[in-house]
Amino acid sequence: MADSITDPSLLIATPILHGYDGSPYAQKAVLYLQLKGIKWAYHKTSPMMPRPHLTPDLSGGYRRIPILQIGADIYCDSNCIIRELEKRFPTPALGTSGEHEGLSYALHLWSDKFFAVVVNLSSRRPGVPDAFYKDREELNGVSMTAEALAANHPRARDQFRAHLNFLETQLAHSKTVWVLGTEKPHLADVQCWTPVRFAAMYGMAADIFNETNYPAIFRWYTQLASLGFPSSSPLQVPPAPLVSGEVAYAAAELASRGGSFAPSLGADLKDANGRKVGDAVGVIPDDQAVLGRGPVLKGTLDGSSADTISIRWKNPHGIYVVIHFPRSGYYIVDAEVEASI
Ligand SMILES: N[C@@H](CCC(=O)N[C@@H](CS)C(=O)NCC(=O)O)C(=O)O
Repeated sequence: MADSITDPSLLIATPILHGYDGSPYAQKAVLYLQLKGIKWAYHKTSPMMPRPHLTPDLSGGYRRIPILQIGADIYCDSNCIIRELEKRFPTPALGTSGEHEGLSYALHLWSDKFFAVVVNLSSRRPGVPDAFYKDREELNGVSMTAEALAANHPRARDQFRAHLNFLETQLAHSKTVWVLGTEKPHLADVQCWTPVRFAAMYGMAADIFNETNYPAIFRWYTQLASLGFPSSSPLQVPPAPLVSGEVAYAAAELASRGGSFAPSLGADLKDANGRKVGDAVGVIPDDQAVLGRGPVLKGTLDGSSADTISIRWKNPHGIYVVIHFPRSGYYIVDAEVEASI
């Protein structure tokens, strides 16, 4: 049983991962943290809304998992999390080794597409409450009845083979067991692992995805598991000190009151739409924008670059946090924000 940390003042500089054990994207962040050897703390939140102290108080309405908190800086999306951790903990470099950096970050687009295919292979699982499926139906605007899920399977099975084949071909020709032929596992391995892990975790389409059909993928997957990430117990993450939602929030409040924020990215002079620090902006995840939904968060632009955008947000308790998003996959729109911000 992992220890708990109850004193928020001990947590101001500690990366706190907000996630839940069954979340494949939280597991992606965990694999990354383990490979880097970073000390982190874990706020185990609910697999569905509501998520008290997190969504309403820290992430400004962004509800996906994982979210990483460091003091009053909140990093949304696994790619933003990894980019920030590479910056703060440069060694061992997992994604910033120069040669493969651009490709490794871009790989998330393929990995997400592959992941969506694996999601479409799933069926209703015994023991998972109806409320969970309702929550996801609302978020994704799709039906999740047993019939609707089963109707996805034939096309998902075709897509699954195509994606597995990309990875098998890459791994079978790699100079090492790792995706890009690196000596050690790389960010590219973390990106590729996420959908594979999800499929393996639930034994999805095992008539297709098995060691006989994909020996290189299985060899690679087993090697990653042997580096300390459990492969056999599907819903378990390695022990990290646990933190309650209240304590994590209190750490953010302490950091914010003390003005302890990460250095701002500053002005992005090449911003494609001429946005400036202080502009009132809203953020919409692109899949939500396609569904016609509005911003999940409105605040003022704190700083940005080609790959990251940071938004200063005053929460309902009057506390400021800075919430960071990757540019890729998130739309930035003009917004009306309270004049006092
Ligand atoms: N692009 C996001 C995707 C994250 C994502 O879809 N996470 C799932 C959990 S694995 C999620 O948040 N589902 C809805 C929820 O848990 O509220 C990332 O890389 O972090």
